[in-house]
Amino acid sequence: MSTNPSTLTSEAANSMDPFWNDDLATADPEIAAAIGNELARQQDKIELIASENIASKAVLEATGSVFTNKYAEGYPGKRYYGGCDYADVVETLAIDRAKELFGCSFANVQPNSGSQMNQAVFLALLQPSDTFMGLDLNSGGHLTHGSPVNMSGKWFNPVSYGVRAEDELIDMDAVAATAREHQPKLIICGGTAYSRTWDFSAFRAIADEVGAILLCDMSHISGLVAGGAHPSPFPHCDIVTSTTHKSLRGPRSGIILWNDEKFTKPLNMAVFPGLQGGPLMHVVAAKAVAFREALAPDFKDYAHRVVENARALAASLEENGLRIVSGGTDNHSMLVDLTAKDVTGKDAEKGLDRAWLTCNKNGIPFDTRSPFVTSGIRLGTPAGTTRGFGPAEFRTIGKLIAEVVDGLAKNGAEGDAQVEESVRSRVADLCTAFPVYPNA
Ligand code: DSN
Repeated sequence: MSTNPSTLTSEAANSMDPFWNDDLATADPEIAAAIGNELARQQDKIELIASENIASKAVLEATGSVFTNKYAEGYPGKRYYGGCDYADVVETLAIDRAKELFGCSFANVQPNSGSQMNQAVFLALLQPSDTFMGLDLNSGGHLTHGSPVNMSGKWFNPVSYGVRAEDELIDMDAVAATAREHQPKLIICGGTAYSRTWDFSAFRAIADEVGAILLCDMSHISGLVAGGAHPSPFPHCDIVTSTTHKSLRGPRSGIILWNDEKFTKPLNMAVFPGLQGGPLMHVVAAKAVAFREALAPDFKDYAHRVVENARALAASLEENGLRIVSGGTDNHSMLVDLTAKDVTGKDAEKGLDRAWLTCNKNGIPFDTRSPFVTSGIRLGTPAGTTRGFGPAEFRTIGKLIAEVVDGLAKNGAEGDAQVEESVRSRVADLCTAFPVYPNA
């Protein structure tokens, strides 16, 4: 039978059109191969980057959904485009679930990323040159909390607080003294490489004393907060921001949460139209899915296992001769100080990668090496816990990390090839026993 497209009805022609029918492997074999290789990398290596996780298939499906096609500038019920009925459904569900999950009155689920959620708070509440306070990058803070190379540090006046030299914990007396001296309009608590419990009520007292707004960027710990494995920043903090892809295990994105209605208009206006145009509705849908998952009872169990596993990993590293900054962890993450081994974070990251253990080099408090070299590595347990590792597996992982680091201490940057090969084979055994996306 002839299938000359020109003789077919438009409906039949569409059914023949590769645009509608080709799967990714056919339409774009190079990208399909890269995605396949990335899946294999995630399966075959142990992910120890503290800010990464393994999202569910449901989250991935929503992220890859037809909401990719939709413009929905505005907010539910008040859009600048037609056809937003179902966009309203998913955004309203995302907002309601975020509020329920974190126990607050208002949520904006449109920020595209962690940087944008924090920029929105700055745009809503500060004027250029205003003074704000955040944790120093060298003590575990984040770029968007006042780094001189970030907009937060270029357009505003950041003053920072840090950790004490003697115990590497945040010194709340120093935080109070800095706040009294500089009278910041905004104080930020939260960071990316601080492994101890945040004392939100102590920050509240300091913010009240100097009349500052208190923002918590809980990006790293929001899954633990959702699961009750870290105290909540509410009711102490005025505004709480979080990425959704770290311990919370959702799509890559951000959210802003608050309780006082006076922040509603400035924050919503700052996100749209202040900073962003059309929200990524496919990602908003995926956030709603992730919040539903985090509201389920087994997420509490997950969050507590993340912390238990981090404690097991830290203990194992210490038993095997590696120093943990501040002597341990209360959350999902830890910094390992490699100074005594005379191994740089850069070499450790590369050596561990050769042994199929993925992590990132990270400055330690008072580090004398550059951020491209560093004296430490940062490790986290959210992704490994998702694939099913428990304390026994994390104790083994601690031993494997120490073996690789000892090889680097002995042989320099190239490490000990035999040790790395042996570690690779034990990593492979663990990864085979605990697959990611088992039915993919
Ligand atoms: N990149 C995130 C982290 O790794 O902590 C912060 O932006």
